[in-house]
Amino acid sequence: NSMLRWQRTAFHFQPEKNWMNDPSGPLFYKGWYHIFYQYNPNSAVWGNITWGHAISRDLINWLLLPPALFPDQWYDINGVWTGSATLLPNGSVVMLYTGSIHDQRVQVQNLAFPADPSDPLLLNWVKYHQNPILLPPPGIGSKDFRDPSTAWSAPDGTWRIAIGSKFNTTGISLVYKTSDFLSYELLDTILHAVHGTGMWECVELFPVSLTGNNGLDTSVYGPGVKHVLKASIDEQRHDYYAIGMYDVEKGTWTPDDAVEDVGIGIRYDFGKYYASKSFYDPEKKRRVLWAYVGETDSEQADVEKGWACVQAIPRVVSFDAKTGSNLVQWPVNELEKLRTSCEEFKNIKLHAGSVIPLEVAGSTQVDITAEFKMAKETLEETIEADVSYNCSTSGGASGRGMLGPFGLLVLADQGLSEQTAVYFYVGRGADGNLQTFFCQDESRSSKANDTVKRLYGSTVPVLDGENFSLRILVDHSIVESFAQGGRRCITSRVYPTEAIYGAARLFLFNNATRAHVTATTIKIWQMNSASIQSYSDGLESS
Ligand code: DQQ
Repeated sequence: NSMLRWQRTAFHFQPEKNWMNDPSGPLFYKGWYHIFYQYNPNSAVWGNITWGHAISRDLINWLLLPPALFPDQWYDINGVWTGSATLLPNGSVVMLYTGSIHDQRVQVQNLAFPADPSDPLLLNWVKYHQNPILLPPPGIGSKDFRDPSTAWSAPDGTWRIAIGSKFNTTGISLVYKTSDFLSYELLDTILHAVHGTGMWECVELFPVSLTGNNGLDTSVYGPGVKHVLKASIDEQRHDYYAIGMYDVEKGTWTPDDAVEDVGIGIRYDFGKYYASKSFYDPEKKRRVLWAYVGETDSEQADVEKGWACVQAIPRVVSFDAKTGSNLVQWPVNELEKLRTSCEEFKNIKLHAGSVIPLEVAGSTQVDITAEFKMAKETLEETIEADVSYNCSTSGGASGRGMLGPFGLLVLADQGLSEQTAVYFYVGRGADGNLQTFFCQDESRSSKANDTVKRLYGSTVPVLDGENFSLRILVDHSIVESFAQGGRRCITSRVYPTEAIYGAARLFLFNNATRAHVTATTIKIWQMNSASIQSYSDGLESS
């Protein structure tokens, strides 16, 4: 059916068919980016978890390789679950992953190595003959012990890895010490715990530079550096990070701001985005973040489509020195190689209550940047407080305030009966200061009644002298949005029934009752499709 066919993405990574979830073990090795992923080779629903494998020169175009690890041993027979790669100083690769060992899903940690380290494609893998290398320790639930992190080295030359877990309802990260990756010692002190956050999946700890945009290798430690701790909160299905200080001697990490702690503070993405994992890219000296974006349609629709879930566009993550309180995330610049024609609009006045179409060549595969400006007088004159505003509980894009919402409607039909709104809303907080919200409203994204439609968002820092700025990647059924250079991100999966193919349109809107807004610069690039081919096809055609 052509509607389901339209939903398949064109420049996001996905295998040819079937189910995919967490990115696993990303790394750069001998000239190639590698991504492994939780994959069901047999169907479009979760199960039989195997490690899919693909390689790329640019993180955008991919060659799909045969799966790297199958659930074929007693210690991973119920699934080769999520894990991480560590590149040792001598150039060798250590892969740690969780094995689910039987129907009860008891979890253990396992080790695998490349069968031939001289093969840049890392086609074949060997599981360590003495797996499992770690069993759930006393006091930890046997099903609450998973997703080993990339290792980092301590000043004494030994290594540390983090593994997520929980005590009752407190989310925690355990830390193990090892010198050879074969034997491990559980440290007495846990890395961090946050009450009420439940099971922590896919824990990560990595350094960020306070001064430069360059990424740092996972073991960097010392002055000029802070550490980011991230956990995927199972109960919420959201990825939360916090910035803080890691003390390698004490073995603990402490958030800069306890109110913004892991699981209760900032999310990498306020929409659909889960099980993220980053890696250091030595080639471009950056830290790159992967995560998968699930479906929000029905399982039956996924089976009909024959596939489920995509990987978000890899994002460069770095510390935001301007605010000092968040990371910035931005699509890797290789994505821009897919940009073709650009249409540009300048100084469009959006009067309070207006909707203005943007006539462009197409709008189902686009990369959009947009800047908005509000007159200073408008911001100053407004005195009424708007303290209770919250993207998720507001009236969405149709709810009207004095200073918002304003932004774009993507994947909209001509009559606006279907639309996904990406917008700002400016309100006055309890302290009398203005605050800006960045929201995405899926409530009218589709007329289908078997899809989840939510209202997502967060406050976003807008500094003195800054315009309101957006970047939006639209790729059929995914909308990935970045506000203020990536201080906040929101990703949606949407399944329009009418706003598809040539019927999909783009609009600017300003639903404020008072503020006139100027869209100072809007650029819309049509996007080519990425090349995602199986390696065997490559062999046949060559
Ligand atoms: N998915 C994996 C687990 C992980 C979860 C299983 C997170 O290892 O905790 O597919 O999405």
